[in-house]
Amino acid sequence: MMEREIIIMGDIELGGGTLTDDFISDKTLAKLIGSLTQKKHPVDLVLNGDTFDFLKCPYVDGTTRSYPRHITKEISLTKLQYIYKAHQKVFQVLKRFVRKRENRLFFTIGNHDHDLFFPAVQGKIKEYLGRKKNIFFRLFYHHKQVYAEHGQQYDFLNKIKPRQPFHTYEGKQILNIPWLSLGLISNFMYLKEEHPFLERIKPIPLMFSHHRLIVKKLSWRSVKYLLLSLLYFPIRHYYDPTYNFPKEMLKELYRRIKQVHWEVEAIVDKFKWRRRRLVRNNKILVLGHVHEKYIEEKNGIAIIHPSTWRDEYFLNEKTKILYPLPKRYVKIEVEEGGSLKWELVELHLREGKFQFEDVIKDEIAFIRKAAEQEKFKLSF
Ligand SMILES: [Mn+2]
Repeated sequence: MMEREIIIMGDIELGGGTLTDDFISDKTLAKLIGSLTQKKHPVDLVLNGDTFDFLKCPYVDGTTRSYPRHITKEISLTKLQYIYKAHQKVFQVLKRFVRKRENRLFFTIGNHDHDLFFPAVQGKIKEYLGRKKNIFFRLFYHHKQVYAEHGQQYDFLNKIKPRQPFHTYEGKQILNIPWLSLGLISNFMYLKEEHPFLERIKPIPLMFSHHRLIVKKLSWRSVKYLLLSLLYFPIRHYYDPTYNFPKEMLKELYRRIKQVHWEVEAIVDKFKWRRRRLVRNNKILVLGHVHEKYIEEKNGIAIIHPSTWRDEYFLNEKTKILYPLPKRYVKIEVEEGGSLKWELVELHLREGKFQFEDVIKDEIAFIRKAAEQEKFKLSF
């Protein structure tokens, strides 16, 4: 007899339905969650971080669209409303899922949905889903010997401060998001709007090697932003906490320069070292954040990265053809005796491949094409 089923998936990145929203697989996701509502046993659905892409969701005030760095509760709620409107199908099926009292829905907080720290945002999601009791917002999920968290805490550039999720600025509570996230929203979103498709192409180094223009644009912006952050912003915006360059970051950068150590190490290695006791005491550990499939099995312990639900493509080096990447989730059966059985389930959505050379000529046209193929309605 099965006591409970646990479904873990991450990096769904539901956005505002705009050009910078990379999630279009509403139909597939809704079908999957819908099937979970039919089960006879209780189900834990763990949306393992970056479920919402608040970072890349614009904020519209009157007629101006922007990506504000001072993120108040009101801004987060407005963005949540766009996300809700753009992805109603997903919300509706989640609503059906939590209607069954023995089912539980967990949102672990990631670096793209830091906005979930606002109690008002949590409350609004509960209101959209029509339930209060079986919806949880956490930094991690832990049940029996199953553990899941998003994983940004093992990536020094995207690490968040769960104990100080907010700043006070001009008498208002604003989000204390990582320096890199602030850089993204205030410096690189215009580039993302100009090149909305490129970020969907993997592997990134291969994409860069075939697109020198974007490398040039990115490098220049990055160097400028780093220098300004170090030398100018902290003085110019002395009283603004979002311009305070974090000392730990400086230390980490210095350490890396000294050791000529530039590769960002796989977060799984850092996780295994820093959380070794946790790893030892559990059987199945699931991380997200890294949009790549990864499975490691040793001594009866499995560490799994199921990868992302965003629309992403694999670029074939020889043929320059882009293949849509499959979506994955971890399915865990908890038997009555407590034994665990896991499986990484893979869903292939569509055949629709694109030519890289065509895509870079008109990225917006291909954003539309991809959405059409998955029958997702864009709102721009
Ligand atoms: Mn992430």
